[in-house]
Amino acid sequence: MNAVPRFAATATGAPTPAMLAAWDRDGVLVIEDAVSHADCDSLIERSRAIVDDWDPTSGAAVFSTTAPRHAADRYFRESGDAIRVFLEDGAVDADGTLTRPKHAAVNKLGHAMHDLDPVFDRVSRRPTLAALACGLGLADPRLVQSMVIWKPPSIGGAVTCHQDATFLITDPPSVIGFWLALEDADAGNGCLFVIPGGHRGPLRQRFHEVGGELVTEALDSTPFDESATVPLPAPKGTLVVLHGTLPHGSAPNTSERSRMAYTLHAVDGAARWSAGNWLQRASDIPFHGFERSA
Ligand SMILES: O=C(O)CCC(=O)C(=O)O
Repeated sequence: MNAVPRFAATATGAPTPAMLAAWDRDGVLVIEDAVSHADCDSLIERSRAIVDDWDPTSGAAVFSTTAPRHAADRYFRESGDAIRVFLEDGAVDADGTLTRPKHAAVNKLGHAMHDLDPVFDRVSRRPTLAALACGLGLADPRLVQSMVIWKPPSIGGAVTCHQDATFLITDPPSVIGFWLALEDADAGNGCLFVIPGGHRGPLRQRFHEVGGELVTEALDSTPFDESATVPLPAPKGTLVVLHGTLPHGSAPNTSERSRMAYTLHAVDGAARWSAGNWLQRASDIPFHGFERSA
């Protein structure tokens, strides 16, 4: 098994030469204690408040990577500049009615918390993250997507092995994923897994709009090397940085513990944002950088 090294956060956030070497080699960086427990707790608290305020009868969609149907839902398609609640497949009956309390049913929140919620905005736009993104090569970072992956106890769904560049398309590919453990994540509650070095392989699929429909287009049939998969346990406050073509995912959460994580995806403004991206923004909510004015 190819172990992934762990790094301590640097004072400025800028990556050290050893981090850059690991990034080039593995396509993933694990940075411990990158975010304080207090900031993790403030994101959890805000997330719970968003779900408290959400009326389940006002609309929702199931989000599942194992049995995907969300691509056909307007609720999903129009969430690129909104904060919406998505549900676990196992938490609704055939009529779409919740079969458990709403906090126990959430799959994720998405997809613009970083622009629409002041607490998410503050934690996302921390100078250390800006320095890290810049050091990893994003010349003009644009924060395009944020999600809280809820992974509730017992029914938190698996996230199938994928590459983020499948879903956030620029030419050339530029997306970087920042995944923050808001709670301890381990093999028991469905931590991330990655295929170190797999970012050097081809992009396998493109999920994008064709003729008004969102479709998954096959680009390359090379299978992911599942035998090279390694789990990435991550104590609360750990930041995992994922190259856009790094294969990764997570196992289901069958434990009695929750496993909340916050992910933020950035692309390079110098690369061309594809008009076919599933994620669309109204013209009055443009993508910003780490500085709101950028
Ligand atoms: O948090 C997880 O379980 C997976 C999240 C993920 O793969 C992503 O944000 O791309």
